[in-house]
Amino acid sequence: MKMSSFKMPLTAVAIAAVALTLVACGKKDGGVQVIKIGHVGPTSGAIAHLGKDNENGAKMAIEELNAAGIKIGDKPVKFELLAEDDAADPKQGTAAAQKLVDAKVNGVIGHLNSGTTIPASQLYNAAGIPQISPSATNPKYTRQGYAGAFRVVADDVHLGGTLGKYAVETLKGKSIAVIDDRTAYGQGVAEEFEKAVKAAGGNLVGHEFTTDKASDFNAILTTLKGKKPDIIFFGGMDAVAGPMLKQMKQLGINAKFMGGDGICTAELAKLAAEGMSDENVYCAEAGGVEGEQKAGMDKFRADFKTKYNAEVQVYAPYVYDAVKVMAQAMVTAGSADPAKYLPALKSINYKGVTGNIAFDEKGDIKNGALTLFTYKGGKREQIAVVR
Ligand code: ABU
Repeated sequence: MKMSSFKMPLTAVAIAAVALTLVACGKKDGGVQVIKIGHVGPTSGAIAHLGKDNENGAKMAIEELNAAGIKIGDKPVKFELLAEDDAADPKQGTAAAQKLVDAKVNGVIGHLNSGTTIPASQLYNAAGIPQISPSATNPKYTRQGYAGAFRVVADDVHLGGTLGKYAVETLKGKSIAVIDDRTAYGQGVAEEFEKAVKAAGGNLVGHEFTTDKASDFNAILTTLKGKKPDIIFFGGMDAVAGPMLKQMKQLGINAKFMGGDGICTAELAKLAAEGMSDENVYCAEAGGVEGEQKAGMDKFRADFKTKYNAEVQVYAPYVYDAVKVMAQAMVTAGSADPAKYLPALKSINYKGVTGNIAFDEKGDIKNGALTLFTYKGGKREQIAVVR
């Protein structure tokens, strides 16, 4: 049959028109509204293990929301996850963001990296789409004046500041060196670390630079070895920190190794292998729970392991909470329309597995915590939760 000779009966035309209207309004399945939640993280490339960790946190939350039969404005809804890969690359990050904007998502959880989150936030802001980053810690993200930009973790001022003070006052570092990977995160957290070391009266003996793609650190480590550091701080991610630790050992550098949340992962021990020994690595996650809240986090970790046959790397619980926080704001507002639920998101007070979530006027978590860790027997071991 030629297309030109095809005639649809009038009733079929009417049904098709209604179906198209419902899809355009985010509705299908007999009036069940579909709510599209975007998620973006690097599910390919060197830190794909962290991107997948985040994405699995989002999937878990979405599945639970759908199983709970959530209603918004007294109407049944179905949450749908639109998961995108940005490979931790700023250009791919904005391409992924544009895809989600074009898909008219109701909200976005992501991105994982500061270097992708910040440029992507401009697109979400222009489209009026609320965004919660579960892990981007560069302060700039929430300091651009965007009404819809939120994060559920502490920022690099808090992270680098606490680690710098800890290096001087607790680890008693006398000669401290720094390396950063020149990313928005690595550079930012290293600068905050240095400020705090200086403020605590510590002695900085050198600062070298690498990239988030590098694998050979012999030149910069040899330069730093000549300065006899007792602590080396690295601003960057675990995929670079692991080989760096191995090469430190090969060069006979016995300094303690410190870093922020980007290295504070379950995977670091595997990536560093013989480069890691008990209590020679210190790092901090940009969140933390204490006391009675610990049980919720422990249950999440156990459920996650059962479901995905994998340990939480670092930020899956924060992604999980971020999805639930966004859904709660929609329920409170009685609408998944971004303009309608944004006020409810701004004033949210949610008890999650990562602790209490409420936002300050910038969109940063109020009373954010940090958890300091070291590694023993190849496993992260908590030292303390710091506020
Ligand atoms: N916060 C560490 C990893 C993500 C980022 O901020 O780039």
